[in-house]
Amino acid sequence: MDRLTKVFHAPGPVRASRPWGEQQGRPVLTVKGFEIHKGRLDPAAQAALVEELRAVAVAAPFVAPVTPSGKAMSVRMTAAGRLGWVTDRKGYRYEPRHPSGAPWPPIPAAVLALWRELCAPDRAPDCCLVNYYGKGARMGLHRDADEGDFAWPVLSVSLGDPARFRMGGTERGGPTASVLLESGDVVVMGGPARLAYHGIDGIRFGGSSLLPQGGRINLTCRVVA
Ligand code: MD3
Ligand code: FE
Repeated sequence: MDRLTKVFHAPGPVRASRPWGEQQGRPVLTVKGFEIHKGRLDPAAQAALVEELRAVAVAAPFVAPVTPSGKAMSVRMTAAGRLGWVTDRKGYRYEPRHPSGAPWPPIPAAVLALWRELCAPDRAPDCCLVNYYGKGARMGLHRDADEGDFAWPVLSVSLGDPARFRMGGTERGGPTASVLLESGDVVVMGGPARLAYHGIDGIRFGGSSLLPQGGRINLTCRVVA
């Protein structure tokens, strides 16, 4: 069994699938195995997290990433945690340091608390990738497969302007569905969804007042190995 097939048979934290439900009075939608917690962070928690991310961006400034083929990405990226995901002409990989040589700052406590509650109580993520979407930024359909272990889910936190999130299956070219991710929404990708194609079609720039200059921040926590 190859390592991409293995996850479907893993006894690990594969989650119950139900079309919708609720937790603490808030809706939880499951679309194509993506578990979407609408409004999981209230406005005060979102603002507090943005303040923590200002400190992350001081220690590890956002960079304009380039794909291995030399294409400029439209998002800006940084990271927190033991490892950060980076891309440049040398390839896609996890690195223990920011390109400046500084270690990545710690993952904000509020993000670790969400991870413990929704993903795994006793295994912390190795990486919290921080993506910033300015006007016109998007992220094409792709899957995240640079990690060594796909049995753990990935957790995503959306802050700021709303974004159209596109979800496919595990094969490129299959049918897709989309949902609007808004500030405070949290998504858990576990089981087969862990290796599903996904992307951001675009954002509604200025559609939220959380970030004074507009735009969207997305955090994704991953277990790397
Ligand atoms: C499904 N980020 O950083 S978050 C990424 O909004 C990424 O910035 C998008 O895709 C963003 O790689 C989408 C939702 C997401 C993140 C990681 C996943 C979905 C995922 C990993 C595996 C499967
Ligand atoms: Fe991704």
